[in-house]
This record gives sequence, C-alpha cells and structure tokens, in this order.
Amino acid sequence: MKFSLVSLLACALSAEGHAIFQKVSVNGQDQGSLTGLRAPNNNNPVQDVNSANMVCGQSGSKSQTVINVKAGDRIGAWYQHVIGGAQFAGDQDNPIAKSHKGPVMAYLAKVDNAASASQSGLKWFKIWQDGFDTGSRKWGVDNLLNNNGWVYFNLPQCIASGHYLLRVEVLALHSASKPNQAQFYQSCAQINVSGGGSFSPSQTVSFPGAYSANDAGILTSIYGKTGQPDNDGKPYTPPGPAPISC
Ligand SMILES: *[C@@H]1O[C@H](CO)[C@@H](O)[C@H](O)[C@H]1NC(C)=O
Ligand SMILES: [Cu+2]
Repeated sequence: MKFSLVSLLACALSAEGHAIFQKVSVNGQDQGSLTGLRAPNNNNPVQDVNSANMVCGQSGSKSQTVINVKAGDRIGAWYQHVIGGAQFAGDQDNPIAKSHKGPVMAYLAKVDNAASASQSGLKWFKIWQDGFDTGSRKWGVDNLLNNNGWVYFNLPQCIASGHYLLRVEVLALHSASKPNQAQFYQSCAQINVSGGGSFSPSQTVSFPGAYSANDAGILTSIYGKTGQPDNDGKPYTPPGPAPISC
C-alpha cells in the first residue's frame, strides 16, 4: 500500500512540467546561465497573486552582475524545465509542458542600482506581451515552445537610461478555471540601459498588487467547445496594464 502511494506521488510530481526563466541574451549574445538574474532555484509556480514571490519568483539565486544593454536592443529570456535545461534526456516537459498555455509578459521597474535594489515597493510598467492570437490560435507559450524556450522582445527605444529590474513572466492557464490555479513563472534580470529617451511612465503597478485572483485574464477557462486550449477562438487579454507605446 505504502509503496503504491509513493510511486503514485512520484508519478504525479514528474508529470509537472514547470519552468524557470534562467538566462538572458542581448541581440543574440548569450549572457550565461543565471548571469544578471534573480531567479528561483526550483521550478514550482507561484499561485498566490498576493505573494511577495510574484515579483521575481521564489527567492533562489541572485547574481552580482548587471547586464549592459541599449534602448531598442533585442532581449531574449530563456525558460527551461529545470536550471540548466532538460531534467533528463528526452524530457518531454522541456522547456515547459505543452499543456501550459498562456501569455508571456515583460515589465520594467526603475531602480538606482539593479544589483542591490530591493525588489519590493517598485513601480512597474509593462513593455511587452505575447497573449493569444485568434487567427493561429497560438499562445505566447506556444511561441516559447517553438523557440526552444526563448522569448524575444525589444526594449522600447524611449525608456530613460539607467538601471532597471526586468521582470519576465509566463502565466500558465491550463488549470485556471479554478481560483488560485493559474501558475506564474517569473524571474528578474538586472539591466543597465544606455542610449535611452525621456519616457517616464504615467501609470505604474506594484507586485504584488497588479493582479487579483479573479481577474478575467487569470480566472479563466482556455478550453473551447472542442476541448482544445484554443480559448474557443475568442480574444484573450493578459492581466495587468497594457504595454507602453513609444
Ligand atoms: C551603465 O552604462 C553606462 C553606459 O554604458 C556606463 O557608463 C555606466 O558605467 C554603467 N553603469 C553601471 C553601474 O554599470
Ligand atoms: Cu507546471
């Protein structure tokens, strides 16, 4: 009896295809594993939108490095199943389980020193999101899967120069029709932007605080009439503010 319970549990655990944002690239240049990152050291999702772990994930590793970038640079954020990549050879849940459909988002918060700044009490604004395309019926996570775990976006040209925390978030919605079952996967990159402009956000949000458990983009069923995770072909709006435009 005991044995079968243990093996059942082990089976359930290995079926969890969670993920960690663990590497940055700048214009295609790989910055190295965990370099410039505040990242969780396990891949469990945050499910409480009011948790302090909504900022940069559960506390894990914290780099001393600040990554130098320019406004307008193409940033890559790399998600993998566990730190380093696949959990084992042939890992079907790397970079993330295919069930984990949902949007991918990126936020910035200005700080004095990205290596040392506290991550609580910051003023965040969204710079990019990849939600759901009603034409192709693809989610942001589908694009991540197609790019071997890489998510790409450009830093806006208009943002002011200086240090920021860059928060990249995957929101997995496969179980999100029940409260507190949406899964949030985020880490923060420490960046120093040069060549920026004069933009300063007129509206910002806090983490935690930006989201509520019952937001339409969080408490939602993504399964359509055919049972596919296609949002029934309807538009989907990710939680939080709209990305800035400049
Ligand atoms: C940030 O980048 C600027 C421009 O490249 C550089 O002059 C400055 O030393 C950097 N600051 C830090 C703290 O890395
Ligand atoms: Cu998961």
